[in-house]
Amino acid sequence: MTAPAWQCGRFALRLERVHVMGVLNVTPDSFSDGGRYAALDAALAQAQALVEQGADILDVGGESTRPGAAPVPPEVERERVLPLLRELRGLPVPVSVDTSQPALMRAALELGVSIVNDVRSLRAPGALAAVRDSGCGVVLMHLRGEPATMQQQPEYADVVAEVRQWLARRLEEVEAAGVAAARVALDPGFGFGKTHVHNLALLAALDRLCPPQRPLLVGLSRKSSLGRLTGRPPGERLAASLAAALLAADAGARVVRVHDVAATRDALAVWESVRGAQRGGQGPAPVGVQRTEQERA
Ligand code: HH2
Repeated sequence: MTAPAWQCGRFALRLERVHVMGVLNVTPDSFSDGGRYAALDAALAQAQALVEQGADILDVGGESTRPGAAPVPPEVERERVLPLLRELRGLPVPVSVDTSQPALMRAALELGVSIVNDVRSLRAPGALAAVRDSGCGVVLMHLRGEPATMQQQPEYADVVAEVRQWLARRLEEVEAAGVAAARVALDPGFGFGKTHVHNLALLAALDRLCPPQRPLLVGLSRKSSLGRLTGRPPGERLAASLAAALLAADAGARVVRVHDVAATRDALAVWESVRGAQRGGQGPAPVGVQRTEQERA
């Protein structure tokens, strides 16, 4: 059984439905939206647009982790992200910061960010301490290697078993370090040190990847595996991304990280109405109506 909520600071995200995490990259070089929202006013407008489209969470990132990406100096990442986070205080949905940098985690939490989404799973020295006492939600993601080199012949004997075991162990370690399990979501890390074959194996086994009671987060939006399957560049992968989001939802994912929030909402509205009815209850409330999370005082 799934736990009733993912605790993210002053928000508690109820887990009987699928949450849409809207991606907002304030980078010059992200693989699908690099450069579009690097200016503060463009980023703010996109943040508002994503919330109006029904994003349950806004995920702000200042470092591209696409394959081959060189690390960004920490101060540059902070200069990209913090001015926007300052403007986003008071947003009605939880804001997430996509970073591995402890100093940025601390500064972002001081600005009221509710979630730390770390593709390196809080393994940088000081990262666990940065989040421990804040009560924020955290995303732990499986990543083999480092973005600069992770796609150079990644190998697994059994990718599904290895990712599942790794996530379970990392959850235990983080819990032992003082972060309550109720604050944690887990992510298999599509495209992070995985070949196309590995990605497809993980997608086929999503329902077996996550330790019970923790929400699974899936980020497949516009990714290269979808390009490989369709022959399309990142900007033309909407249909494939929607198919991936529905597959993820059907396999039990509780958060989908996407660039195209409005379209994903529509796809999930159809999926939820049918799956909710099949479950024999009233079905989930119409998407968009039940969007705001219960906010704790
Ligand atoms: N994927 C990307 C970045 N952050 N975080 C989680 N938890 N899961 C993911 O799959 C994930 C992530 C890469 O996508 P994007 O942010 O669009 O591109 P870039 O890294 O080039 O900025």
